[in-house]
Amino acid sequence: DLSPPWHLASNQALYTSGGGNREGCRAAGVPVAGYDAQWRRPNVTDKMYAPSAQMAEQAHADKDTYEAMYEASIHDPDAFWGEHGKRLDWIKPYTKVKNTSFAPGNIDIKWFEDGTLNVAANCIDRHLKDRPDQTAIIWEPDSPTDGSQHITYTQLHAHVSKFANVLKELGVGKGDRVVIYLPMIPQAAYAMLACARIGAIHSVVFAGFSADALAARVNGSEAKVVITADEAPRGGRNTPLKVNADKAFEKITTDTSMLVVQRTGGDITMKDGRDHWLHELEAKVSPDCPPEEMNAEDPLFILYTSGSTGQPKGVVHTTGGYLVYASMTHQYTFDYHDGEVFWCTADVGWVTGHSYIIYGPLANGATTLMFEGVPTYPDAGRFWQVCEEHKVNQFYTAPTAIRALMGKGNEFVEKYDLSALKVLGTVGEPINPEAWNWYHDVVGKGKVPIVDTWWQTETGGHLLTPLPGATSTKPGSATHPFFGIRPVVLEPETGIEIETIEAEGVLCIADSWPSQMRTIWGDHERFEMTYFSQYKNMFFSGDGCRRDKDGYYWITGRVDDVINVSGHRMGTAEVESALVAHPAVSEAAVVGYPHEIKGQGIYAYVSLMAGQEPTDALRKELSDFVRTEIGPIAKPDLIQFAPGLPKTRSGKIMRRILRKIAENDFGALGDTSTLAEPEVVDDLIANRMNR
Ligand code: 6R9
Repeated sequence: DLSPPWHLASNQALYTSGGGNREGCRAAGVPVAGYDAQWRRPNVTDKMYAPSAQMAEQAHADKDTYEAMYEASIHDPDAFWGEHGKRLDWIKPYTKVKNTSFAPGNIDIKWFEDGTLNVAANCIDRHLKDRPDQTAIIWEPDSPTDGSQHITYTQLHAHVSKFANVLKELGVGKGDRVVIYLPMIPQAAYAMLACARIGAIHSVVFAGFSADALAARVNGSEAKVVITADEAPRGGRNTPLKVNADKAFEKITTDTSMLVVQRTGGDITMKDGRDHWLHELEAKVSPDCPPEEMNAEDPLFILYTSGSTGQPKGVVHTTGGYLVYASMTHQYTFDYHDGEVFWCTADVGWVTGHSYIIYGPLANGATTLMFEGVPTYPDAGRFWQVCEEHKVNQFYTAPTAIRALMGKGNEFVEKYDLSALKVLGTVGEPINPEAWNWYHDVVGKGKVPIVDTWWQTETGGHLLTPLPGATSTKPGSATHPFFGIRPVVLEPETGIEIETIEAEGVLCIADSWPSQMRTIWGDHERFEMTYFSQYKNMFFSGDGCRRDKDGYYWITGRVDDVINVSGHRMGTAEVESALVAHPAVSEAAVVGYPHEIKGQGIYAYVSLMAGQEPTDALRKELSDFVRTEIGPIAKPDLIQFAPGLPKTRSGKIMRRILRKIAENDFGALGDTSTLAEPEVVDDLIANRMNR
């Protein structure tokens, strides 16, 4: 039962799926649950950009190669991945490739299950023979005047081995969890790779998260060690990371110690017996640390991400399949060749940083750039100055950064020599055609292909993406599936697959791929509930999508209660639970609304406890409260005090209406007749905050 790969018109006969005529079920005009992505403007997007002959010529894959490989990957996944799994060094080679089940009650995903390997050995040791003195990591600090560092593969090996021995010294062994709460410094990479080396499972927590969020993740994963730094410089200001971590430890209930990296030398207090300086322990340990032999299905990391409930989910990725897919996508999507300099501007606190700063590039023996700062410090030319200085060949960033920089004027870009750029990438949210065009015309001078990569924490690597030498792009479309990926579009209500080329509905993936998440840490049932219960026998992405007449995929945004603020994924329920934790609040409902720079802003409707005055001071207090509970990225942009929220008679909040009002589009509220108190809507409209 293979679904047609719509983008391979010539192959359609191969995959006739025998579903009969389902014209009557077409989703055209059926609204996707959730909001309509604000950037969908069908007419702007018909322009196509074909790869240049020169690009196609030198690329790992041109159009014919892509099509042949794609077809092979779908036709016989075992043969395809059995072959491409060999891109890694295995200690014990696998004899089995794919063993996966999406069957209800038996969600079980295994790849290369009898093979053994070590991720750090693949990312470091195996390169020592051919490229010992090549730069593995270029580290660019927050301030351009502090000077960058070039860390060779030999040096990386030494740093990671010592770091690994420090972790062992602190009692960390195979299977133990380590939480990493660090700024974008080389030690973040060393820490991740050191865990991988000794078989410990890391869980990186974004340094922008609050003490409470950190505590929840440490408790959730029962981590033995938290690795942090004294302070985190960003945009010329220092965040007191160690102080945050100290606060988190007031709520940490597990037996956990702290390892502290000295970044700024700022004043901090160390707690005897609990806290250790990295540099002090490193001075004592051996420089040798043989890599642990790991099974392909041993967990490599946990990464917490937002879902539609108040509790973030611990997404689990394993060793073999994850690394095969991360390295292969890094090579093909960015058309990475030996000797090139690759820069992904993400933070290692997000999956993008895991797969495309650390694991993918280093597995490929690449030179990867790690940037501590922000796009606008000291000014809006910082990205382009770094691109010039390090002759960056592939540059990968988020639409929100592009939109922010676009507003600052072209002179910041034009000042710098960007002639080394070969591929530009985007990730994290839909990119609006205006931003795409600016990226293409001003940054890429109309000559550099753009890869708009759609994927998720759950998917480990790119699922929909152009390949620079193979795919004609359309601004705003993530185009076509990567090798081995079988996207399907379903009618949201019925779950019936829409088999016409043009389709609009929810995006699911019909079969497994090597870097698919394996489970939710400690809760396999929730894994099945979240991803496999709404639509049977497939992985539900949570995104809506449209497939156009040419078989191109366009992501239209989340269809669940997840919003995307500056490319950061945020559960509206998380913000709501933070708000209702404040004593003045009785009830809260949070939705996203279109925001020019952030993509989506956070709009909170708040009902107050009796006797509470709805003042501006309280508004600010609530905002700050959310900031301390979760972190700055979760701070509501707009708070509306609402005496009542629109609810159905069964007490369910009608978010559809709240979204419309937040979008300042209340002309079309749809059916409000099922509301318990229809008059609350008039009050909400009259006092709306987004005008
Ligand atoms: C890698 C990452 C995943 C959600 C995803 C979708 C949105 C990511 C996108 C995109 C449109 C793209 N998203 N890439 N939407 N076009 N190229 O961002 O992971 O933080 O888990 O977010 O981000 O809505 O479902 P994650």
